[in-house]
Amino acid sequence: MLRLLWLFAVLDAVLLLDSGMLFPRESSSRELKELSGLWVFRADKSPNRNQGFERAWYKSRLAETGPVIDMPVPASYNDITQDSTLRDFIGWVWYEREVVVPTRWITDEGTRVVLRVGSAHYYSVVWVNGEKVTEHAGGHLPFEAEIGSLIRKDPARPCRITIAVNNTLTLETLPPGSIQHMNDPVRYPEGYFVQNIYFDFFNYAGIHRPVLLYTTPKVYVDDITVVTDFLDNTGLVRYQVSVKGAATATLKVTLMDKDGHCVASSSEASGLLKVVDVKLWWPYLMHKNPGYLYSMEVRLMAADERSTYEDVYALPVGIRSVKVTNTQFLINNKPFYFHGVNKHEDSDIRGKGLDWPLIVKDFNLIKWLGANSFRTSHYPYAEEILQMCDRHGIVVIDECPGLGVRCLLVRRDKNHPSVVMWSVANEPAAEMQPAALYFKTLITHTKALDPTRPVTYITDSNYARDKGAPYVDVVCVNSYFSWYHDPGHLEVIPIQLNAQFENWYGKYQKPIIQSEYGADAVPGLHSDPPMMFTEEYQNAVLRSYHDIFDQKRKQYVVGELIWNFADFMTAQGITRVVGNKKGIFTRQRQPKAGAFILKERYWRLANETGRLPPWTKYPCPL
Ligand code: GCB
Repeated sequence: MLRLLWLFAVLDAVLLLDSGMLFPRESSSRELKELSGLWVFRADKSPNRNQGFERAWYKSRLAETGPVIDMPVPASYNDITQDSTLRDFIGWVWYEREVVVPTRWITDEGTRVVLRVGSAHYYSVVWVNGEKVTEHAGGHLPFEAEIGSLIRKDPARPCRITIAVNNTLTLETLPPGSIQHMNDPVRYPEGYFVQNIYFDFFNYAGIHRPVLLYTTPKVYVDDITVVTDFLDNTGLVRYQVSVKGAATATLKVTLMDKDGHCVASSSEASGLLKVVDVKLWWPYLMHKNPGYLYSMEVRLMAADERSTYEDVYALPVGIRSVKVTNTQFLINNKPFYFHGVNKHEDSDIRGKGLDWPLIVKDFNLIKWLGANSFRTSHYPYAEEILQMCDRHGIVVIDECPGLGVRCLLVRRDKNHPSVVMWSVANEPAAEMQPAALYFKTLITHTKALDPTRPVTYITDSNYARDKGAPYVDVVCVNSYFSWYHDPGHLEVIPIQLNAQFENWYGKYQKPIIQSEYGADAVPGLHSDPPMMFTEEYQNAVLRSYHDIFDQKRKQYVVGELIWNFADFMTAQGITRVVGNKKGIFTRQRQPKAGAFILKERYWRLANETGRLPPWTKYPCPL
């Protein structure tokens, strides 16, 4: 009973999050039109970067107001051409695409037509046929606008979508940056300025995730929230459906198993579904059938004086629980050990653009490695990636770059079973009292938004500086011993890493995840005895860390995430050799020597910690 009351209480909290951010899905009542492909493009290189607005480039075809080039969407624009001024461009760029919309969408007044941008970095303004429909700040989350009435104004003409995107980062943006004007005429040309950034990845920009048009009926399912748990072998799915467009509607909620058999149903907008003989959602390598997903079909019927409306939306649902004790991270009441990676959305040519071949390759590599988890360092990743995690049982620590984005992130990702913890920031300057208060607020608010998941933020190894740690559920620590500290001195790792863990645990008595560790290795660079930047040095760092992890994971260390899965691009600088080389895979996803060390370890850990019955132990793949 208590468990049920808790489930109801937390659902109410999750619902406080404003309405609807359902991922667009096709159904018998919803159509999609993907606008991926070639768009028309121009960077506004005028001195004040404002010519596009001054001359209203959105009012006519972009090609009529100046030269244009082809630009693929989704992709960052930076690495698409040979022009270094576009790679390093700061300011507004303009995208345009004309679309022919099906007549049915226009003639049927009972249909909503929605334009959705999966993400565009950083600030976007969107026009349809020259009229502004929305603007959005933030590079990693979706935004949308209803455009039905606009395209109905002039049904004969194609729908012209113009999106202006500005990548300028300031102290108010997430991630932050600042523009520095270089006013010394002896050293810099007139009007010269640079973008300073305070993070270690390239500030890729452009339309990074798919743009699409989708329809719903005028009365539609706006949002669904599910919170799951289980008691013995009964699954508990507390749900809430919110409807928009009508005061009343009839609902039919059906939970179906993988074979399409109905396992529970209801006709209420909110309620509790009980699933007998539940098949729980388990992480990869923790169970022989990981990532089991039910499908919750919500069918809505409504009518007004003009028409009747039917809307259908199917949400994948994984039934699992997450809890944290002083020493353990529990999934479905079983201890879970994170043996995983940190990633970036980053690759050659595409930059941060969503790319299916890359996504599938990365999942294959994650599985080959025997990794069971990753952290979305340092921003929310594409929803398509989280859906893959749900299906493959890859556990996610979902990270947002700070305060404002947090609500939206929780709203977007609340229903993913793979997301087991929120990380509200990476390495914040938490040593000062105001910062401590800020982090207390940040963490307690996140818990209020979603009491079903633990909350953390990522700190560095200097525990004495940290004032926010009392409020987190799990301590996540980054450290780079024998790299940034005592460079070249591999022998200090055991003593320093041991002290790191003992200090943090001694002070807070909370489970600890080593959320980053590693060393740069330029692929193909060798030296024995090991020297920094060689593959041998990266191996030696990994091995030393692993020895201590093996001692502490028997006590309170609940995970280890290598920095990084793959090499990635950064700003140019004297410590970066064409990007950050701490990947265990190259940027082209080929293994360095360190990948094989990790692979052997992760498969061993999977067999030791994955709770598999002995007869299903996994051999480490070749
Ligand atoms: C960190 C940061 C990460 C950097 C990494 C490094 O602590 O969280 O963004 O890339 O160190 O390699 O310096």
